Amino acid sequence: MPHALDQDLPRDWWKAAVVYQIYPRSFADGDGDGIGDLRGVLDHLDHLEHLGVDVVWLSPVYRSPQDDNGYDISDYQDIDPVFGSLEVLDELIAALHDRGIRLVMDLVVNHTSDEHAWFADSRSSRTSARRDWYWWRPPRDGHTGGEPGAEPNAWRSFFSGPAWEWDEATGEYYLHLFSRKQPDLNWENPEVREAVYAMMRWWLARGVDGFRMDVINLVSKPEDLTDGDSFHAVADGPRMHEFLAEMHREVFADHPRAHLTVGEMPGVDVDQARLYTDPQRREVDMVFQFEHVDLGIGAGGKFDRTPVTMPQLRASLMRWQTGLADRGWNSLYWDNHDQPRAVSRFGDDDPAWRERSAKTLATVLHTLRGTPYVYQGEELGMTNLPFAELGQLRDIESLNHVAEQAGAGVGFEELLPGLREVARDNARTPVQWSARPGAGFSDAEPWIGVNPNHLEINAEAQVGVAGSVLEHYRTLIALRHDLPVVAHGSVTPLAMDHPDLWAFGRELEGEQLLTLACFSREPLALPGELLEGWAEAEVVVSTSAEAAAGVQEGGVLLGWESVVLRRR
Ligand code: TEU
Repeated sequence: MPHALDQDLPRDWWKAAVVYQIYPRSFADGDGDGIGDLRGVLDHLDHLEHLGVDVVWLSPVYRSPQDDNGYDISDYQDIDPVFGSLEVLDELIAALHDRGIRLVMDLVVNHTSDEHAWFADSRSSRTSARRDWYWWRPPRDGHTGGEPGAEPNAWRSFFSGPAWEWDEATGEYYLHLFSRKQPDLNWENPEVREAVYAMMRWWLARGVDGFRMDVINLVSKPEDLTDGDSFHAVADGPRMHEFLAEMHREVFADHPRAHLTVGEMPGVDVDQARLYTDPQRREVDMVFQFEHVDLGIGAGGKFDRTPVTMPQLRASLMRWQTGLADRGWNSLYWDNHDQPRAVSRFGDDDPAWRERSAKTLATVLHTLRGTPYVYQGEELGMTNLPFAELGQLRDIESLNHVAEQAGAGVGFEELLPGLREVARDNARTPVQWSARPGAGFSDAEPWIGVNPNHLEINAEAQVGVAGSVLEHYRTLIALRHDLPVVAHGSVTPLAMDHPDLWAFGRELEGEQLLTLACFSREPLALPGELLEGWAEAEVVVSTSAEAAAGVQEGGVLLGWESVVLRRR
């Protein structure tokens, strides 16, 4: 793998790269206020280098009222004091580059904060020069503004309630697909697009290496604001490809340095993703799709859960593998700051099985075709926190859900199972660096509770320890750098009818890999035909020596173990 900062990198260098996501608020507290910050990131670069990651995706650190923990931006070109300053960010960019690691910033341009100067101008009057930078509409005909049912259409916010907020001063509603403090920008207005592109160019000139683009497939709204389910009415709107191609031309096309563009696209399907990530179309390099993490959403919405089987999960990811095999590129992820912890959701976080299942999840994800993302703490096998009280939750999505349900007579205790399973707060407990009080995250009272299991699950207990989750991730990341078949090989799904075995082949120029993963506590007998011709193969990855022996000597895969074989 060429060094991440080598100037003569191929345009698609990111195909052999691994991205580490930092949600700074929960990563490490460098100034003793109980909130993670940029200094805390700088203090832990050895951890990233030890892992071997190529890129850091940094969740927002811009000026923000923190209504949605920074995804509500009030100044795109300054750093919020809670996280540090532009000078500290410059120091981080340089320090990462010195270690051969690139920095991708989170670009949140579907909406701003309602405290952004642009919105303050827009809301100041109906004749403001920036009125049309946002979506303003009068009350529905025959209704009085501010009264229930007077909203311009029936769209709902992702964070509960209507997607429209009444502004008494100017007698109109403004659109917010997320919180009322996150008004949607009007991308139909070329002034808005140009302001966004100028800001992006400013960041590239500052040394940033690309962007993860927050809900970018929501920026093209149907001009008539079609009624119905807001999400599906908005996602992948009529001008999406036009806007992304324009952004590429205006920001990236002539940029001398290689960069990375990732489009977060809730609801995108394989066919749309093939277009968005087709390199010939110059739109984005890859997308974050939601099909596998949206499995299990019941009729009542995200917190109404239905069980998800491994075959369902496998079918979803392998559909994306085959769908983008010949055109486009996959992002590969199990969790992030919006999703519960992978080992609790897709693995088995019982203490007897947690490590093995965390390593096996990693084996599958990191030997598939695509760019893998490691979410902070995933490399340690961090788990969900068994929330018990409302006071432990911090996320606006969770809190608004509880409030909305309370209004419908549904109490917290009834909501607790769904919150424990998928509340975003699960991913936002502090990274567990050590067994010390505060888990080495902060010496102050942290903004959100530390998981008590940091006594057993922490970085200090795993660095350099053979067989640890951390060292397994390190082995897999190195494999992607060392064996071109991992990044560039074809994928052949295998045993797709097996209830507990996730198996697939990889091939590139005669070199072959076979990934075998058991998603059950019970050992499984590998189908004989699967191992034909693999008797002399080399074991390149294994979750344990017993797992390797089991496969090679007895054709048995032990509970929650995984093995990767290699042959030419
Ligand atoms: O998330 C977009 C998004 O779709 C998520 O809100 C997701 O649907 C939800 O969290 C699942 O429960 C992006 C950011 O990643 C998220 O943190 C922000 O809250 C959101 O956009 C608004 O900026």
